Amino acid sequence: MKKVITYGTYDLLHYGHVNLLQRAKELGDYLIVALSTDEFNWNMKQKKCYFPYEERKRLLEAIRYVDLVIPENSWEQKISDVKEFKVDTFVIGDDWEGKFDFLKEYCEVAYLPRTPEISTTQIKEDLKK
Ligand code: C2G
Repeated sequence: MKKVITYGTYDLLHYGHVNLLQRAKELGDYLIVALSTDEFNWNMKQKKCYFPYEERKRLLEAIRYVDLVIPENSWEQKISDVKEFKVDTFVIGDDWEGKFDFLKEYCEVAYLPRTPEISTTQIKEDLKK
């Protein structure tokens, strides 16, 4: 079984996220999403989530491409996650291009093109109009 892992906040889930998850799943048979916890988002990414972790987790678990959701609590957990879950491929959007090349020692690393026209920030701004 070829395992794929990806990481993210996935708050205000939108089709750009689903596009990423669909392509990530196409790279293997089993997709793990390490979902940023509320604390990690706030402390490390200065992101205040609209939906709390448990709701974001439930949304992701309802997506057909996702097989397992685990918490992302720190920047440093990726290597241990790859080892613990015997991951073959790490995937993330190309807004992170190059940032996780250190994982190449442990697994394949793929940066996939983002869906350019949509972002949570854009959604929030449009809703204010
Ligand atoms: N994404 C995308 N297209 C968009 C928006 C997001 O392909 N229009 C992708 C991102 O590149 C990322 C995933 O969807 O791979 C989740 O996006 P975010 O929730 O914004 O993730 P981020 O906050 O970048 O967290 O340790 C890594 C971080 O946790 C990544």
